[in-house]
Amino acid sequence: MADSPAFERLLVTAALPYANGPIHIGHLAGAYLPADLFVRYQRLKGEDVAFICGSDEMGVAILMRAIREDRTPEDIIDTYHPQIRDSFERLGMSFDHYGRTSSETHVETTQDFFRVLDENDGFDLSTDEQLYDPEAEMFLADRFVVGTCPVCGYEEAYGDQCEQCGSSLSPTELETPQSTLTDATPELKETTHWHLPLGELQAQLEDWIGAHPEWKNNVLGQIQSWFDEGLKGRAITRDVPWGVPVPEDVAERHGLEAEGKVIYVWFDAPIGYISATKEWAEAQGDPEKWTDYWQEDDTRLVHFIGKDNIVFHCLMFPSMLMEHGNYVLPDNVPANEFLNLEGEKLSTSRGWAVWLHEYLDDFADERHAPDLLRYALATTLPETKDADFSWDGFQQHVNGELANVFGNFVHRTLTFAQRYFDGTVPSLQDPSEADRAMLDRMAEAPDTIGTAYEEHRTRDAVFETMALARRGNKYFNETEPWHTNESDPQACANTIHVSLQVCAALSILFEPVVPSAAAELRERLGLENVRTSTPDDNPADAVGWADAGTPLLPTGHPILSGPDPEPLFKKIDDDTIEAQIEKLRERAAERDSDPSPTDMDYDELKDNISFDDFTNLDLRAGTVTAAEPVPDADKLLRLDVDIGVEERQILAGVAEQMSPDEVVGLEVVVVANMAPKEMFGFESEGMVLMAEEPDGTFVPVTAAAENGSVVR
Ligand code: B3M
Ligand code: ZN
Repeated sequence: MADSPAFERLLVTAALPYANGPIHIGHLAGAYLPADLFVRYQRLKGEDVAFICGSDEMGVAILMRAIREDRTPEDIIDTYHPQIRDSFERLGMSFDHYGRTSSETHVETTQDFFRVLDENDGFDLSTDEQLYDPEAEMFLADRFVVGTCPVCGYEEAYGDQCEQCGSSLSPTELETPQSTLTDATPELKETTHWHLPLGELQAQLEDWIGAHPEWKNNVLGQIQSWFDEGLKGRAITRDVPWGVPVPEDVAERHGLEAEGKVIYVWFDAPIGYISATKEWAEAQGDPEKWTDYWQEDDTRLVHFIGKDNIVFHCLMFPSMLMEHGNYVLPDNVPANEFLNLEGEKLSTSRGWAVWLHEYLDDFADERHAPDLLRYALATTLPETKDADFSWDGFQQHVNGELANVFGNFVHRTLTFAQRYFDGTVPSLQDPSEADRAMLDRMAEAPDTIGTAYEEHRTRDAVFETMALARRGNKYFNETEPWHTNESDPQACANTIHVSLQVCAALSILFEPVVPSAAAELRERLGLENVRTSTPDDNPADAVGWADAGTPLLPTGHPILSGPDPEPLFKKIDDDTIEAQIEKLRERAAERDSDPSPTDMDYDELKDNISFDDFTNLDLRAGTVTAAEPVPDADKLLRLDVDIGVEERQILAGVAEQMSPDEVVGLEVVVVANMAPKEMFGFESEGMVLMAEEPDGTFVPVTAAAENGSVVR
């Protein structure tokens, strides 16, 4: 196994998601899934782990959503915090504690931390000119202002960070800044803030990072580029009405008013890891326990994040911890790159995303639905560069790997054990070369897979796990138990004995990625006393990760009897996949056409066409004679339209605005020579013309003419 420095306990954090919207697969692939797999693996190994997460509920991202929706920030966080927490739980995220940064403990912990740094002279206090929106009468901090990034030229960089290159910024560094509240061009106005002197800490940070050559290249590369540019001090207080208040006593020390000043969200949010650990310790009935995890040198602290959070976790938070003293520094920050969707950048505003809660609802009837997404994403993690999730790829991973390889191997092994060996583990006698080679391969697996997890090559770890199942299938094929059953019963017994041991190994080694299926497999094998990968307690003699390399099922051990077992995984059919793709496209099209307040009210006029282009269109008057909903397609109605010469079946995207009753009888204009298109199992033979109003309302274009009349 990889050499890791001696440590007694692990503290693992996953980035605190903003409680201003639901979780999507990009979040999962960036931070949450790799964190959960790592933690479950460590727990199976028997390590002492605290896995901490929670909602990020302070700061401008929340306030902005509240302003946009004309709601209070409290209302926003109270909506999304429980939603995020619950969908994480349904996916099987095995946090020891999921907190929230609006908690009293957090406010107190943040203010104490701030106070200590202030007393240690850890801040610079300075009065500068800051961007101010005269219309909104507010200082433009963070996401309240966008402009061009001075580092990479990205035009929509925020006031505190460019999401393109990851650099941290100050609003005044933006070129052509613009208020996102009112579109106003900001004015400059004086204000006083506390600053973290990152420049002064650069040498210390360089020494510390220099001692971690094992970190991921994408992380080290970014950090180096910021070191090369030279770190600058950053304001860590704000004049905005939502955040952890600057403590009054600290302001007084400097003869200032605390009123109206809050602590910057990227100062308080990482402290959220500490406050959530405190809450966890308290819930365990051991309130001081958090100090073991944060303040003892033999703790290994690992932060799982997405790449846009690197600057904060590798420079800013460590600076805060260094200045405070008395805290461990992260041992690793395995940040992932971004996940794209169907070849395009994920975009929450465009609706180009797969939302976790929707996936869990849509796939609720599939066996082990959370596992399917966990597995498909784990094989597609953007570990070294951006990666792409596609629904076809999802289907291939589920059908071609989980069902055809893992599920199939388990199924044939269990079926043989039941049919030919009375549902017990047959004996292994005089094992052949092939039997021994298979057992040897199994013996190596915990190490190979474990090393990949340790080194944050999560995709490799999952790939290696599936490789063991693949090897099991190959072994099964080559030893041909369906023949030896007749010709050489002991050889058949040996195959099934060895295959059952491999199944048992897989039921442990697959636990981090597909915990629900792994548990079902252990139950069928009657494999008890395996360590859990969740925060639950374990019996002292429980078997764990390393034991998975040894045969765990004694000869004669009964496995779950009954009729032929149901396959562990069911294949996902094409319709299910198509429905997801369609949903994505429909939603994106809807958003793209939805005029936002800053868009113009009219679509731009298109380029001229020739008269011939126009006469190529065959437009006919027709009458809708029947209409009905299309199963699985929320927006579509299936229409029968009489166009005089014949009757046409046409699918129209109006179901959300018109009921079938309202549509029947309409005298419409039909594009009659549109190439037929298959949608949701129906062929659409034309198009019904509609005018789309700026708010998205459809108004049918009617022609009270005889059916079949040409419209020209
Ligand atoms: N909420 C940013 C994000 O979701 C932020 C992470 C905080 S981790 C301390 O990208
Ligand atoms: Zn940039």
